[in-house]
Amino acid sequence: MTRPVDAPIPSEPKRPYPVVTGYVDIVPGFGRGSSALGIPTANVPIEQLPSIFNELPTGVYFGFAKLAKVEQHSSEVVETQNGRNVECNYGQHLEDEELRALPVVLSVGLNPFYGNKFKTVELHLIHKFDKDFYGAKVKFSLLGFIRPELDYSTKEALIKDINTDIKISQQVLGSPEYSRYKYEL
Ligand code: ADP
Ligand code: RBF
Ligand code: MG
Repeated sequence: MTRPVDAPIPSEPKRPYPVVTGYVDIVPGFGRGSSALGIPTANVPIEQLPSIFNELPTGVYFGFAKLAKVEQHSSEVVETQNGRNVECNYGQHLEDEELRALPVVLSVGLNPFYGNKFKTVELHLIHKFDKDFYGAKVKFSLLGFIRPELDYSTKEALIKDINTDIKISQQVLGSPEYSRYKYEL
């Protein structure tokens, strides 16, 4: 499962990890995660994150994430920057077990495969949800780094690498030295 670009993962989190955020908004991105790759990613505004995110090297990270509903709102359809309509339901359909800490694999980067201009932070929660949860909040930790961001010649190669990232994250986060950090959110 290891690839030449993979960073060695220590037996427990090492400085600067854990990096822990506060609750931040889940906002629409470019709409490619689910539709183009089959791998949805909850995008979060980098401005709401601790300033260390501006300095972190681009790449793939793992940790835990905890979702929260935003109660006082009812669902609304919002138009995104690139003209898509998404249902912003503030997480009202999330079930109790989905509000606990879940394993997460994150992309911090410029997505060279798509040529983004700004650094984006996107979380793929390793859990199958029945519905989207735009407008909900998420608090998360980074516990380690897997690999730098890469450019790919095909979409399939990117998908294959993301699936390997998911497997690595699941394995590491299942170990006692890492899984105890789920209680620190
Ligand atoms: P966008 O470009 O708007 O982020 P995506 O196709 O990446 O579009 O889909 C992201 C949305 O999918 C998230 O905001 C969330 O509401 C939903 N979603 C469903 N399942 C997951 C998951 N396992 N991890 C992250 N987001 C998910
Ligand atoms: N995009 C890239 O261009 N290069 C990458 O190496 C890359 N790695 C990713 C790893 C993970 C675990 C995830 C969730 C996403 C990754 N992406 C990468 C971002 C991907 O292009 C992005 O999620 C989609 O464009 C949807 O926004
Ligand atoms: Mg996304």
